[in-house]
Amino acid sequence: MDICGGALSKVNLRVHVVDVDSITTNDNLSNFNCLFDIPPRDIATNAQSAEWGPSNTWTPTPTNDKIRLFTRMRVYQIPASDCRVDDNLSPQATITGAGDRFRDGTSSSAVANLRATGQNEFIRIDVELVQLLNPQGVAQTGKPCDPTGACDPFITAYLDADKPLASWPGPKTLPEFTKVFKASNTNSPIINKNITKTICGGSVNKLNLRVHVMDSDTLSHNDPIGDFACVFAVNYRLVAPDISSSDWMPTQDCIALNQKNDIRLQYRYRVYDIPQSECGIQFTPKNQ
Ligand SMILES: [Ca+2]
Ligand SMILES: [Ca+2]
Repeated sequence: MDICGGALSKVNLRVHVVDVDSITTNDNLSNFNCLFDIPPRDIATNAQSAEWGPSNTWTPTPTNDKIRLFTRMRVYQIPASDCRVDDNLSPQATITGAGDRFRDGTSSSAVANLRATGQNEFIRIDVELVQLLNPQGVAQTGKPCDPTGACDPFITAYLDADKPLASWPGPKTLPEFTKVFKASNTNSPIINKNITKTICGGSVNKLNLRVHVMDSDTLSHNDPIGDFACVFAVNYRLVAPDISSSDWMPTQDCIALNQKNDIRLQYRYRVYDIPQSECGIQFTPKNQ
């Protein structure tokens, strides 16, 4: 038994002994209450130096003269690191990169574990489309976008927190996607457009920025260039206290869906706290 930051003077090792029978029902043999006092002076400094105490003899409850149980005990100090409640929630398990900022100005595991629940959050998530990489100027078929000249990429997107893992296109139809970017005669445009989601007193786990890229054509139908899923999980331990101190996460590739080409789409995101007033919960004057 580990005691992590608490006090303890008595312990009862409650023992239940049964005779196991495979054919008939088991017979209860006896129950024991093995009560120990823990004198502070008997606590060893570590497991190596901890000696077992003398053997104690216990009679069952209710009393039975024929059955005895023998126990012994040792008590020793443990390092605080043995007291981590859940290794899966330790910051070291998921936080990478020097210079990451934590809200509350700390990286202590206690605070981090509280944040990890992500309940009742007032946060904003900015997802930035960084660049489309289509050096060969091809459409979804793998053939050139246009007979002459480069592609004319037209990008629509939907930041999906409702069914982020659902198959393409997810809960919205393509015409419901938001227009994000348009360029003419450019195969690999730098996009630098943000799509934002604000969480007002709720929670969010995974997000999927669903992106639909078309080659726009004036004389004929538009050609699809590619569909992308930019999926990530919000890490509440990396939420910045405000937008000015928030760092962008490293740029990553979105997942290309159903494409006969090697076109890439890059994105990055950042997450930061917002005042509750930005959720319309309380009135604050403008230009403050
Ligand atoms: Ca075309
Ligand atoms: Ca075109």
